[in-house]
Amino acid sequence: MSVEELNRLFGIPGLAEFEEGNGGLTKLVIAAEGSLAEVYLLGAHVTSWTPAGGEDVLWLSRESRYEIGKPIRGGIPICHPWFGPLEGDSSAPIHGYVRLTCLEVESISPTDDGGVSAVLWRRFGKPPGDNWPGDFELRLRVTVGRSLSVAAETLNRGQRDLVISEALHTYFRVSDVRKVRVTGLAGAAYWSKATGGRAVQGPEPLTFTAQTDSVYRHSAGEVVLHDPQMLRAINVAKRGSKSTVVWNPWIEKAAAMPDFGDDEWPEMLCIEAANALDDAVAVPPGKTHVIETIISVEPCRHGVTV
Ligand code: TA6
Repeated sequence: MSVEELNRLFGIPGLAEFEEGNGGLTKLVIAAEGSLAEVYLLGAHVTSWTPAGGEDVLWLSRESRYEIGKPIRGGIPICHPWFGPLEGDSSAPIHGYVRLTCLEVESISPTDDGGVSAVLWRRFGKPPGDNWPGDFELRLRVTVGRSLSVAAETLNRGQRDLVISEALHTYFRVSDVRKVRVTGLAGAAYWSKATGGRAVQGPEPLTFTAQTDSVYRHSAGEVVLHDPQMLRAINVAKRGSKSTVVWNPWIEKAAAMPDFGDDEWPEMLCIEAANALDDAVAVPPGKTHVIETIISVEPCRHGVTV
């Protein structure tokens, strides 16, 4: 559907309008409550959110590709219907196929508190792989206002349980990953994909001195990213998520990724609402499951660190 057709059917002048984005891909631009956000139809991918009076909260690589069939590097990739590699099928795309596919617009509407809510959706029938999950509908509800919410609702259209793993793989923009702190994961058991080790997070805030790729189990609570240099703390709340993933590729891994600038790794940190590994979710036939990340920003007093 053309940008013109989408604006005629769904656009709200001054609040939510479609336009051509990078790579000729269609994006939705939302301006609500002083907040500005961009959502590509490819993967229902939020690529930018700038709260009123603030700076962009999301990080995007300058080397990102914008092509159907390839993931955008940065913003909030929707990893679904599996997280990471697909067990038993090395040909399957890492982090599933939703982020590689264009979704359709179902609705765009103002919210009661002056924001805007957009719903993108698609029915994913039984794909070719034997191990791939079954027949489901996925709805992404993006709500932009004083905070940003992204909710992924899976409706099982098949005849048996649909087992999925998933992540709202948010890339946050930071001043310097070596100078930020993360709180809210104390006491959570985690597996480090970077070192292969397993441990329980201590009471101290997380700090970053090397490649970090940790999957925290039983972590349903709010996580806070403290960035004194940017004078802000980013609150990452969530719903329907038992795992939290924290990732920074650091020097070598960043250099090995063609869609990630070699010198970009200090500018970002991923904090992901997920259901990964043993936290995979079984959705019964005809039922739905929702995972949501709710992001808000608070100014933090100059120089106050955790
Ligand atoms: O969420 C962390 C992670 O699983 C890392 O292991 C790394 O692979 C990252 O996702 C990015 O994956 P991608 O397929 O987008 O390059």
